Amino acid sequence: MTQDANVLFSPFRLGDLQLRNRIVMAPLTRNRATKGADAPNDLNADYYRQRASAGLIISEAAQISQQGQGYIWTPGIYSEAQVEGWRKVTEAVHRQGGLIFIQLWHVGRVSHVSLQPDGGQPVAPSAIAAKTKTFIETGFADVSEPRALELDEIPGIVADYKKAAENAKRAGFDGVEIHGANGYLIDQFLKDGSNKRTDAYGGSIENRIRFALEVTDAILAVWDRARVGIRLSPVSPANDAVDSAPAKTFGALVAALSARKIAYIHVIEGATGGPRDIAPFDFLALRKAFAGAYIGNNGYTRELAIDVLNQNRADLVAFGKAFIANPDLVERLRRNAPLNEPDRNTFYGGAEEGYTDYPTLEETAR
Ligand code: 8OZ
Repeated sequence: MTQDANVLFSPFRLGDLQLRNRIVMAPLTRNRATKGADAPNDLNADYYRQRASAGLIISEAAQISQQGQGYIWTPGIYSEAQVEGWRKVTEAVHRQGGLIFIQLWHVGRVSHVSLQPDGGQPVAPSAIAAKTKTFIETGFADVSEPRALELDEIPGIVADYKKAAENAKRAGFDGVEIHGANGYLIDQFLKDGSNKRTDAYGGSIENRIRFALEVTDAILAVWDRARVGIRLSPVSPANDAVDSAPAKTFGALVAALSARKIAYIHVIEGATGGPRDIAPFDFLALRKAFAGAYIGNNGYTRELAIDVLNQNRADLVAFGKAFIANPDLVERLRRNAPLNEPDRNTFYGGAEEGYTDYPTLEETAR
């Protein structure tokens, strides 16, 4: 098939923003916030600055509250120190002419008592432990047994999202991405494997999508709809997420999001970081059901990205691991140059090594 590679480097209008190219830096958990404060720091700002040639950066997931934290040393967006830290990041990216959204995160049941306020239980739609691990100060650990949220606790979590959205604005972000994927709190409400509630937030699809829509509406009270997106993973089993009818659940959710005219849906096609064909799912139908932009993600190569953009199956393509190892990924894709290989041992935690020391093409040539 003859393909026009230029499409990948063509500008794109996302809401009122002009993106320089179709290449999105996917949200990537790196666990290098300042210990104790969980606030971004100069090293984090340098990492994002290096990658600012992306058409759009989605920040690593940032917890909206301490209750929303599930792993050690991830950055928050609820304290003043965190807002100050993120401002360093957004300023560094903007100085390079880049754009950056923050990903707002509540992990729900994917957490550990050692990370929770007063060592309490993590919260979830239902008191069902996920068969998954997290990492804490001492290394990998099973997640802790969660407790089911009381009905009257839910408005407080929605309010935490709203506060985080306000903080994101003060920190200088260009927009926000709601983390609705990968088995975290919103996905736990969406999918019937983790949501066994019998109140207004469980049971029917209408009830299971309620929490996601309430969070969206709270954020839309703070941000223009052109600056709000959401990440979804309809068929990913990440963190023990299971739904018995994902086409129906996510069809209904995306229709409701489309009516709200938010900027984009960012869809993990297949198993997060794994096979794209884990389960049959019509991602093109999801794209067609949504009025805004569609960001495709998961295991994209240069070739697949060009193919999908040329076929108009996506507007933008998000790259994850390739951005960890290649600060100048856009330039490498432009030249069809070889990519640095990411080192898994330095994905989570640590300092400069495996974070800000991956060389650009230019640095390698020298
Ligand atoms: C890897 C490790 C920890 C968290 C996700 C936020 O999967 C994550 C995550 C990924 O969305």
